[in-house]
Amino acid sequence: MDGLVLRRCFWNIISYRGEFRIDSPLGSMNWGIGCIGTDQTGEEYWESWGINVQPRSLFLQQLEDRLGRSAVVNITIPEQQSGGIYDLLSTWGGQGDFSDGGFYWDIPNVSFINPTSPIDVSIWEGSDIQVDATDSDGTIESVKLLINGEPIATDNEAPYIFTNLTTTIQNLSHEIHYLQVIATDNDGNTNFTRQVILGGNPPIEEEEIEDEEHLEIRIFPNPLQNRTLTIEMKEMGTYTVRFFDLYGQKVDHFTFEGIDYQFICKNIADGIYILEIEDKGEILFKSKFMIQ
Ligand SMILES: [Ca+2]
Ligand SMILES: [Ca+2]
Repeated sequence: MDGLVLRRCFWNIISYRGEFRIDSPLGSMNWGIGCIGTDQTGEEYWESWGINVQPRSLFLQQLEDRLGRSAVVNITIPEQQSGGIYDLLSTWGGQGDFSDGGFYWDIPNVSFINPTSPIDVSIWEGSDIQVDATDSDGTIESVKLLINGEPIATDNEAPYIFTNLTTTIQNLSHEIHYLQVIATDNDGNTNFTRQVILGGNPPIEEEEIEDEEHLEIRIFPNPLQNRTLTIEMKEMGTYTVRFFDLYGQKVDHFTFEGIDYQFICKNIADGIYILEIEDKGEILFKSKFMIQ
């Protein structure tokens, strides 16, 4: 080390596995104090091997000795001063923002006042979107509204109300969309909630005319009340029918041959689904479908 004076102090270090080695180069001395490990090696100065010592942080103690207590308070959170920081770090586990762990700064609460259930555009008459956002240890800085991840509007003052969105929502395509709100507090912590929007066509009117050839693929009645679903295809064939829930999870499926088919939906809970009809890998039909 060519005359470099190395004096390193390893203070309250824990090694959970392997060798804990600190060497001292010629003419110098390194220190290992309050260190814990499985295999203690090296020719340095050891003290209190296997037992942590006080103060917990030599750095903070030196800072306090030189500049006073306020210098420590300025750069630490209370848990660093009390020693509770290890529990916080272990709760946090490196996932997300440290402050979002809920152990020092609270994240905001955010929920929809309206709508409180999925919006089904085909029966929704439109209304303002209303959001409740609070922060137990601070203030709400902003509430942002997004549709499918795209920011639509922001409200920075309670009450959080988003108007004039009825047309935008009613014009959403025949798919599942997400209405999302993100609340941000004065510490920059965020929280979000979301609501499903079922976009698209109004339910197809029930018709009882029976033909051997159909002009279009139909499923009816929709919503389904008696659990007997009729499917009409345009032509004879072998078709696979699948039901997906709003999270894209397949909940049921069956295959039929012919031009039409009646299916008893006995294994599916009441709710809103996407019904998909496939023939040889091609999706011929996809529609929102409700069981009541
Ligand atoms: Ca907060
Ligand atoms: Ca407002």
